[in-house]
Amino acid sequence: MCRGKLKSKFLGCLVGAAIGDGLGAWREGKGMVKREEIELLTDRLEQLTYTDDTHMTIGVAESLIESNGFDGEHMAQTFIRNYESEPWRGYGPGPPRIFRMIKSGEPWHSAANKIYKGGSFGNGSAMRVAPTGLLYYHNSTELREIAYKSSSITHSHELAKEGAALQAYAVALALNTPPDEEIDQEAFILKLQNFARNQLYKEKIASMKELLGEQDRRQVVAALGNGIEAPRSVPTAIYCFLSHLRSYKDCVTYAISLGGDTDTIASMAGAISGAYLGINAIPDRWRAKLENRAYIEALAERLYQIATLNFIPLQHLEQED
Ligand code: R7I
Ligand code: MG
Ligand code: MG
Repeated sequence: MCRGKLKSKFLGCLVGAAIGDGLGAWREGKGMVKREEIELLTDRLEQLTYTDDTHMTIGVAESLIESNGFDGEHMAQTFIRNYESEPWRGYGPGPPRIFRMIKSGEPWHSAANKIYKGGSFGNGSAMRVAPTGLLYYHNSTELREIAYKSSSITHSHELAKEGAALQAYAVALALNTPPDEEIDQEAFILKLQNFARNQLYKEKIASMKELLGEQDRRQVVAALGNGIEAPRSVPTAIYCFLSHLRSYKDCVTYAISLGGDTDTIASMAGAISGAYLGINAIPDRWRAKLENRAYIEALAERLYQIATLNFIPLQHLEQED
């Protein structure tokens, strides 16, 4: 793949995630909605203001860039700094409690075990994992390890860690496929199936395959979920992508139409779609409305530089076509 295309996919991923979040935020916690209504809503919005999903994605990107890879203490402190400067972004209940514990001296790798039973299985670590999928897109072993570790700062339950790894892996698979090459849905699902280590996710991935072509959205929600829990949102987001491969707009609109945790499901679906199709597939009128867009794009560019400098032998990258 040429450098220009790969860079466009890094940008598409982070901008695609942020726009999905900003659009979906308007329907979070609500029921299903017709796609036409979402179109009308998106036209009316003057600015796409993002929520905790993007705020924490920015934190992951900042920390990976500043540390030139994963550093748990640094990432935890980055989350805390960002949360304290903008606590109104709609954070889930768990992370702020963990941030307070870490500030009181609890180590970053053990604080998350102290909430819920065995840690949170909310989708808060999967929703922010896209930069990890970008940086480690060449190596699924490393990608899994860093997805697990970055999850465990706030979400140490196996289901949250596995959900984050699966979402990062879906981003990496999308990034690795040139945008003009068709994605074979069943082959993509088989790769997810082989990657997943947890039985519940394996079952959800099997349901994804059965649902391909399903027109009734209630069946999709009944089988995959639209909730705040990682296993009831990560497979749904990947399904939204797989069922709308050629259009970022259709993918994100469909995700929001399912109702429930719409900002998060649309953000995760948008990250995968953007990583496949690239930044130019995202409608200009949506990009123009995104809050803090220049900064999000700058982070994507830095991740691209680090990923390609460190990990790709130059001869593997073709020159511009
Ligand atoms: O996962 P988290 O950061 O929340 C993310 C969500 C996204 O939708 C964002 O857009 C934002 O709105 O919030 O926050 P957590 O508190 O870790 O988990 C979210 C929810 O998952 C909790 O409030 C619980 O309802 C549920 N949950 C659990 N319930 C029972 N037992 C998570 N873990 C458990 C558990 O172990
Ligand atoms: Mg949110
Ligand atoms: Mg949400």
